[in-house]
Amino acid sequence: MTSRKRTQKPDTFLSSHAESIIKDARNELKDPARRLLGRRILTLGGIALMSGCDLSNDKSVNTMLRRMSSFNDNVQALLFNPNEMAPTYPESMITRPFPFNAFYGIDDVPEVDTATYRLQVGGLANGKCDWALDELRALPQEDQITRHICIEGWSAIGRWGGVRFSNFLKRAGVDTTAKYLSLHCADNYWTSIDMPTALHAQTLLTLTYDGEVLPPKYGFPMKLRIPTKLGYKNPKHIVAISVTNEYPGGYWENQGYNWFGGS
Ligand SMILES: Nc1nc2c(c(=O)[nH]1)N[C@H]1C(S)=C(S)[C@@H](COP(=O)(O)O)O[C@H]1N2
Ligand SMILES: [Mo]
Repeated sequence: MTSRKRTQKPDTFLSSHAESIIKDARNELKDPARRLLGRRILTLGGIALMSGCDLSNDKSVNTMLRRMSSFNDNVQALLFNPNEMAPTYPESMITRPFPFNAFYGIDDVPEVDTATYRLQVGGLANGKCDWALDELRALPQEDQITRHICIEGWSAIGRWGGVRFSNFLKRAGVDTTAKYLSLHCADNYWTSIDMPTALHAQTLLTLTYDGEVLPPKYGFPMKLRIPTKLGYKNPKHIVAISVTNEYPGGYWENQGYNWFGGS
């Protein structure tokens, strides 16, 4: 059996790449791992066995990730720990070129005008509610190299830079006891997240990709990067944020993708 062979040769097979995949898969695997198989599943061989995928190449890794991403919201919400950190990666592991994905083709990517752009904050908030791009660029910036996992069956590592979302929310006077934030985009896409996810230390209002101004295809003027969530929870071209206690749903969520969508 191939998986047993692998666990006998951890030093040759568990390259840093494989290890990083295990870390990501561990987030996705918590529920079945705990409920069905205990912690022994958290080895490359165990993941390969459980998902029925041979993890020897990118294609099978992606198939595995897709199979691991369909847990129900209640279980995921129970397991979510707002202090847990998503894995980060060295620059050498960045996926080039980084994939583009949206509910439409690349020719229909929206063009947002820098000069007139304003990010609006509404609902349960009492601070600055109208932000120009220069004002966002003037806030303290940080960088992350993390893995983006799309439910459609691919994952890729990228580098994003921008404002820590919790810092932005503080300045916008957001009521952090509210339940949800809904995020509305220039292409009419929208998604929503819970407050602990919004305040997570790795949730970043990104303005750059790989050191350059975020290009239109990756979400100019901004993409909310949430490395603890699946791709569809990472909205691009955000124009308005609304803070609310009413469940806001989302573009894919309303079509059956689970709302929690992450670790
Ligand atoms: N505004 C907007 N944001 C979006 C989407 C979209 O269609 N519109 N697609 C989501 C999905 S499913 C994925 S996988 C990622 C893709 O981001 P990328 O193009 O930077 O790889 O964007 C997410 N955010
Ligand atoms: Mo996605």
